[in-house]
Parts: sequence; structure tokens; C-alpha cells
Amino acid sequence: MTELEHFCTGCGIKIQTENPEEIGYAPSSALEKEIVICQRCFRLKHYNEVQDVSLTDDDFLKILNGISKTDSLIVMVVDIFDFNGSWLPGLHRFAGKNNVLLVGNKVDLLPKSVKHNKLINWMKAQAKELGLRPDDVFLVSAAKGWLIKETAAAIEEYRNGKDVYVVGCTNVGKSTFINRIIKEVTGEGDMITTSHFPGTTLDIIEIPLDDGKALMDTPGIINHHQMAHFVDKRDLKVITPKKEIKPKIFQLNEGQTLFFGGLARFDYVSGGDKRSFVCYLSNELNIHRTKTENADELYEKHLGELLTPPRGTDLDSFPELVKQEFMIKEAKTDIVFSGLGWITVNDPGIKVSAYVPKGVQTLIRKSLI
Ligand SMILES: Nc1nc2c(ncn2[C@@H]2O[C@H](COP(=O)(O)OP(=O)(O)OP(=O)(O)O)[C@@H](O)[C@H]2O)c(=O)[nH]1
Ligand SMILES: [Mg+2]
Repeated sequence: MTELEHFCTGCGIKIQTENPEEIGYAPSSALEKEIVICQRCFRLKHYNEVQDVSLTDDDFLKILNGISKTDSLIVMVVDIFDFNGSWLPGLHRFAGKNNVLLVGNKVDLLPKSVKHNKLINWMKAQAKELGLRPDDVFLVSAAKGWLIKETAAAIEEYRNGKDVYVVGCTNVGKSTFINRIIKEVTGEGDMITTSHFPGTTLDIIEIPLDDGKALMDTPGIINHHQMAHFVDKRDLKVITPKKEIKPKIFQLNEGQTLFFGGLARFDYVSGGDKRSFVCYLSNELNIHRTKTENADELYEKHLGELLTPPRGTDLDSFPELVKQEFMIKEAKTDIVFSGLGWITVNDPGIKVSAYVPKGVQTLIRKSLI
């Protein structure tokens, strides 16, 4: 006799009742319930504690690779606050010949003054540069429920009677987005487990649609150059903004330095005195200003104290900061610290250095705001 298979409603993993230490565990009594969730999802939901999983990047890639063979609509979600860091490289490999919609999530984090139309055009231009031509682009806040109805209606139209796969990097808010759509349709909230820990969804979760097709949540791909992988789980809260970002403006002279906690450093090298630099970072992250000539010593002495995060326990494993120089040639350029935020420079002809932990990315782009 074969046993009926159960899958966790929260994360998609196949349920097993044998080994509490392995993923997918649920006590056998849980199988009698209408909605089955695994122990890991239970703990995430009720205690906000995460149990590490044994799945590797390859496991997640395998799941996504299967999508290229389907006839479906692909919805790629990016985190608008970490656009470059949360971009899913090689999407065309997963998408195959299928149509693609691009959804920029977490728009609630950007200052209210930002015009949505401009941002959508910016996203289109960035996508093109990154080699993707989506059929359409949307901006939403899954957390706040902004523009969900409109985007869901567009998905319904574009899917043309096909299945829909929601894909993207880990932590961009795919599951939160799908929960919102479910809520719009059925009124039921928080069906799928979401959390601020990367790697929450473990396997494809099928949400049945009226015509026998399905909306699928998928596990996020891990971008190893994201800052999130270099900080302690507790510090994730410090670097991840939860509310609208309040831009901080610094008037800097040549030879001045800003530290973002101890996670990143910005040197204003040359380009004239009294220049404005606008920092878009989590409101909770400390910015410390100093003279560039004192910066190395300050960092050595005060990393983990004045300059924190990182904090005491993970100082030993914290990678050294590596420097990249940028010559700003165009007005309104962003210097991006992947996963942490960015600095907007208004004037051209400025030389700066950006420092991030080895493995994290820095880049410049046309200003988002
Ligand atoms: N500020 C803000 N935060 C959001 C939004 N949507 C999701 N989040 C937060 O982003 C984090 C990740 O959300 P999830 O929905 O679990 O992300 P995911 O893409 O499903 O992640 P994986 O399952 O790991 O791939 C959570 O802390 C959410 O609360 C949003 O619109 N605005
Ligand atoms: Mg998820």
C-alpha cells in the first residue's frame, strides 16, 4: 500500500513523519488536519525562529530549470530596494520561450515623492541592460497590499489560460505577493510562510486557479553576493529597511569618509568641496563620518563597537572590506552597495571609493530617484 503524500502548505516541502531533525518533519497527528504544515514553518510562524536546511543551490536550480520546459507565464519579482542584488541572473534559462512579467516589490520603502511612472521606465531600462525584455513591468508593495489587484488582473490577462510561475531571488517577497493575491481572491490571509530569513520557501507551492491551472510559488535563488549572507541573523533586521527610507544628506569635502556600520565604507576622493551625497539606507543603520586619513585606524580599532554591525560574535569570520574606485561622469548617479542601499551623487566629475565585504558587489547606475 502506498501512503498518501503530503506537502507543507507553508513552504512546499514533502512532509515526512520519521525524523524531526530532517526537513519536512511533522508529527503524524498533523496529517489529520486539513492544512498541513511542517515543523520548520510552525516555528517560523510562531516563534520567528529558523531551522537551517540541507538544501543546496543546486537543489533550487533544479527546481527552477524544470520551468523552462513548461508552457506558462513567468512572473519575475525583484526587490526594488536591492534591484541589482536581487536580480535573477540568467532568467532566460529558466523562462525558456515563455512570456515574462517583471514585478518590482517593496515600493513602500522608497520615499513617497518618487513617481511610479518614472520608476517603471527606469526598471525597463535596467532590465534591458541586464538582457531581459519583459512583456510588462509593475510596481507593488506586497506587504502593504499596494497595486496587487491591478497586477493580479494583468497576470490573469497575460497568462492566457496557462500556469503562472512566480520566480526570483530569495527574500524579494514572492510568497508575500502570492499571499496577497490569495487574500484578494479568497479573503484568506498568510497561507504561505514568509520570513525575513533568506530561503524560506523550499519547494514549488501550487495554488489552484479556477480553470484547472495553477499559480506557483517557487523557492528563491540565493545570490551569494548579497549583503544578507555576511551579517548575523540578528543584524539582518538592522540592514533590511522595514519602513519608508528617510534619505540622509551629507555635505562632504574631499578626503572625507562615511562608514555604514562596519559593513561598508565610502570615501569622497576628489571633485571639489561641499558636495552633496544622499544616502538611501535602512534608517536603523548607523552612519559615521570621519577623515579618510583616519579611516583605516578607526576601522581597525572600532569594528564591532562604534562601527556595527557586524557584531562581536561574527567578527572573526567577517571578510575584509575591498575597495573599488569610481569616476562619476554623469550627473545623478547612484553608487550601489548591493543589499545595503545606495548613495546618489548629483554632480559629475567626482571621484569616490566604495568598500564592501569581499564577495559583495558595488556598482554605479543611473539614479533611481
Ligand atoms: N517593506 C516590504 N517588505 C516586504 C514586502 N514584501 C515582502 N517583504 C518582506 O520581505 C521578506 C521576505 O518575504 P518573503 O515573501 O518570505 O520572500 P520570498 O521571495 O518568498 O523569499 P524565499 O521564499 O526565501 O525565496 C519578509 O520579511 C517580508 O515581510 C514589501 O512589499 N515591502
Ligand atoms: Mg518564499
